Amino acid sequence: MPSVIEAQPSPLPFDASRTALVIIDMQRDFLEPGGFGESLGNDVSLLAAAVPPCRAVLDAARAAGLLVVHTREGHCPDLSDAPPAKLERGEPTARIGQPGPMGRILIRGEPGHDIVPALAPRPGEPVVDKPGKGAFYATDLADILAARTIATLLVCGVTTEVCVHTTVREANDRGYRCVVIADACGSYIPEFHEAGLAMIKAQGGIFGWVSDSGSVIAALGRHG
Ligand code: C5J
Repeated sequence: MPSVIEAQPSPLPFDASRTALVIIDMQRDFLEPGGFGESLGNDVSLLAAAVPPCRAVLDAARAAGLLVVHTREGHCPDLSDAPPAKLERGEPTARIGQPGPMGRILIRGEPGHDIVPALAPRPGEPVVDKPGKGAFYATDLADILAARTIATLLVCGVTTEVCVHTTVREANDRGYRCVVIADACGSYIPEFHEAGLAMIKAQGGIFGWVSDSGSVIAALGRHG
């Protein structure tokens, strides 16, 4: 039975059986010192505030029986899936593939590539490894969602204006209704977080809807 999520620019009816929670890149490489985020000169502590709301939404989504999808940005150890234009950025000693305190930076299988323990995937929850910013590019996310006839995505994670935004734009073009959970997203640049959210819901929701963890959890509790 459809329920309604309080959101901007308008409330959004959704069918829980056709809704997925997509948690973007809540990895040690972005959230902890010594990883990719810090290598680019960012204050990674700014992302910590997104973890408890993410966890609360994750618990509610699991309890409601939603499909939960986790994504991780990262590259093969031989860097064959990393374009030179991406590899060339940042300080030469702290680029993708270089050794760091959490292993090679942004490389699959290294400790820094792991999702933070508070949001660890459960067995059976798809984990989508992506080489790009968007979760649809060069992944099987579209097939995973199609297999469950998913129509609505609840999206959270980091960073708001980079991988969350790119994924929402990709999903919007593919016909999904996307609800971005504002307090469960984070950015190293607070004004970009705000601007990113504003862009999504502007112009009648040109990329989707913006809500918050409390409203999403309430809606998931009401469904049925
Ligand atoms: C970035 C991401 N910011 N997950 N990646 O490079 O947003």
